[in-house]
Amino acid sequence: MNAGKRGALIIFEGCDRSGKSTQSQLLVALLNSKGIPALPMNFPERSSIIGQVINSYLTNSKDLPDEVIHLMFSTNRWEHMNYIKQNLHEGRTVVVDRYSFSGVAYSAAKGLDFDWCYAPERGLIKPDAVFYLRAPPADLTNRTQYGEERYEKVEFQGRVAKVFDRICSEQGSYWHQFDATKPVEDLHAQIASITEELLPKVGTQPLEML
Ligand code: DGP
Ligand code: NA
Ligand code: NA
Repeated sequence: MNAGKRGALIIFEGCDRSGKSTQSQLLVALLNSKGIPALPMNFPERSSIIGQVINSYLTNSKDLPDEVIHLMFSTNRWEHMNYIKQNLHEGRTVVVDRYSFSGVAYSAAKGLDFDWCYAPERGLIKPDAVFYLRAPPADLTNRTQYGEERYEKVEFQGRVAKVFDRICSEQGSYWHQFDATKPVEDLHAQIASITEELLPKVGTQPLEML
């Protein structure tokens, strides 16, 4: 079906409650229904030892200096790189809910230096596409469960959104921006059509690094 061809690394980014989890699940289900091997992941991946520390931090049961938690989020991505690489080389498309850009956006929103935040992300696998679900944070606060974790405050999310906007404008054509306030099915249709165009193209392209 996909012999000798690698899968694509597809990332969803955006503020909390922007619909990333819903859209990434819909995309994986669609690809699998068409016989295209695809698997879901999300960062932070909370089951590893580092992931458990991150979970304690996010649920406010643990405090850590901003720089320390930043590097732990990055380490959490690094510890899963071989797994991602192997899956891509075996022809599976990996659909990830958050990646390096969340790392930069959430830490830079606290006031850490943008370039310092990006540095530990260098060398991670560069995504083939980033789907950025963009919405004014005030529109997201009434979605379910908003407000339970550390970062889920509208003022902070506004600063996160500004950093995502900057990254989107700097990273260029592999970023695709969507209006996250649109109906789920409309967004899914747009995302599906970009993905279906992308997959045949990446199959023979070497992996790049951030
Ligand atoms: P999620 O499981 O996608 O809801 O993410 C949990 C929270 O962690 C969410 O508020 C975004 C934040 N987050 C995700 N990745 C990073 C990261 O690399 N650095 C920081 N500081 N925050 C992150
Ligand atoms: Na969240
Ligand atoms: Na999520």
